[in-house]
Amino acid sequence: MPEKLNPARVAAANQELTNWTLGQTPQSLSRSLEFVDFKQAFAFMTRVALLAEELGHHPEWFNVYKRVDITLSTHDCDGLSELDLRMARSIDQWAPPAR
Ligand code: H2B
Repeated sequence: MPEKLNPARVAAANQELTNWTLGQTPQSLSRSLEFVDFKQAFAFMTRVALLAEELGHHPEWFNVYKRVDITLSTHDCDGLSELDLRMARSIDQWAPPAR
């Protein structure tokens, strides 16, 4: 079972992950991405989906055309865990440059 991050760890993660917005009840991290087109957006989603399966940890997300809105949270601990940070860092690496 993933462990819930303590408040200091959440604060550090919030400082580190500058592209993400911290949400509450339950704690979560959200980020909205815009790609060049649907094909790029879906290719990105495929990469994230494969990592999610590998980690056994799945994003809440919404896609329309070239936009992908992502929320990360761990249902098993009703908040944030290291798995959410792991996902957020990979997503940042695969995100398109700001446009
Ligand atoms: N994804 C997310 N975001 N939170 C979870 O608590 C979670 C998950 N639990 N994916 C996983 C699946 C768990 O149900 C399985 C058994 O690993």
